[in-house]
Amino acid sequence: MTDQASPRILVTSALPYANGPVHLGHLAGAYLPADIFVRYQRLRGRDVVFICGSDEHGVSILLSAREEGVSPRDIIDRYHRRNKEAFEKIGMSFDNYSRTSLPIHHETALEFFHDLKEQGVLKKKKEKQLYDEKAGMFLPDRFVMGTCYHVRSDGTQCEYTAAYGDQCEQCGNSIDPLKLIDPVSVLTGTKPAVRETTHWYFPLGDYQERLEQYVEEHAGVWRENVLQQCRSWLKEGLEDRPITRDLDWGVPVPTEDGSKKVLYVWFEAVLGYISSTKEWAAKQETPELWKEYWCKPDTRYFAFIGKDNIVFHCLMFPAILMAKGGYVLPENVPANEFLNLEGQKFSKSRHWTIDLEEYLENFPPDLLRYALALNFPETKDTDFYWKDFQARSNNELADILGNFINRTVHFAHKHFQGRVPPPANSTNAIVNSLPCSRPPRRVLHSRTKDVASARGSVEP
Ligand code: B3M
Ligand code: ZN
Repeated sequence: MTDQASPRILVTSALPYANGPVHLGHLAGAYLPADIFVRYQRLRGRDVVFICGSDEHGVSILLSAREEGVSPRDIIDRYHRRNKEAFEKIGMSFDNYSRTSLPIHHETALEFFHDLKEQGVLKKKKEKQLYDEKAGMFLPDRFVMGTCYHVRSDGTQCEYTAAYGDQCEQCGNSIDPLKLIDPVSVLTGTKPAVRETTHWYFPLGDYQERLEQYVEEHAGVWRENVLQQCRSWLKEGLEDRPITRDLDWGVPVPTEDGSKKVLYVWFEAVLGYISSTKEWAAKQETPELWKEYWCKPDTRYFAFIGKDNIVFHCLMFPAILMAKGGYVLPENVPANEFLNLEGQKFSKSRHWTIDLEEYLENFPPDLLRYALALNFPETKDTDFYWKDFQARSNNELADILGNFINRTVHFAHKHFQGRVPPPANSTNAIVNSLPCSRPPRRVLHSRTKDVASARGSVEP
């Protein structure tokens, strides 16, 4: 039964890149917290749709394909299947898990692109870009690395030496590759040259005031880490952002000169939430139903992410939705900090990781869900320690909870012929679930009555 009086709730979890297995750090960031939230809303009888899917474009997919000597298609097919299955096994209750390589997504992303172009929102500009002369190609986003040039709000320099051409994973800021200190091509290790190319730009700066208002409307409600990052970005002043790339992997956009260009992965990946909802609606033969969640102003939209995705979800995505018009904006963007592994960052390349699949081969899902839920990195980075996991599983789940259940079952056998009485009203339900063999004298009367009435209602 759904609660008709409450508005529709839309929940999204960041779309993981389909270029590697999901690990425990991911799970504790954007997935498990969202699943717990969704399960709670469903228990309250609310109308909620929970959306996710694989992010299958962008330079990171190309880099993984290159590393393994296979095609990008091989990479996304493999990891989409594996991640989807691992999410199912750990109990993620998505209503739909889509893929950004599907036609429904390409169509949705291009509809946004063409509409913004026709409205005159997008600008075409000739600009300088980093170019690898040895590889004979431009170096968008993660094809280039260098030292971060951002200054933190306390005046200190970030100076992270492995910042990517699109984002610094240390300070979370987005990167202008031309400003990177000591840039290096990831493809050939050479110092890139600078060449001119033409791209479409989204005028993020035009949305500065509206975004300031949007962010401040949520002050006191959004998490401090989210507000702080948005404010520091807004303080620096928003600028036009290129939303196309010189690549041949992604959502292709038409060009006049025949050059191959695709939409920037972050421009289209966030629209993947919409296309995944469309796919969900189509699967149940109500193809227009997605609009109930995205286009009705009273929908409550919650976008769960990790802290490295804040700027894209709190500024870029809302600005795109504002420009398009007729879409709801996130009411909250709960961004978790990072979960580390025994004191160090999760790292695929350094083999310092626990893949979800690997965990599931050895242990049942609920032990992990419990251990992580008690240690979510909500306000600061936290750590996963195997020792903690062991203690929580043995001491808290097996000993305390197991013992509680054991005693409850014994109690039910002793007093209710081994049958669980149907739930009474909430006060009674609490009393009925108490496993004490002898309640204190002061409340004995009411309890005796509750026990008696519950017992009387048990069917033989
Ligand atoms: N694929 C980035 C990440 O996995 C990214 C999120 C997209 S959400 C639309 O960190
Ligand atoms: Zn940085």
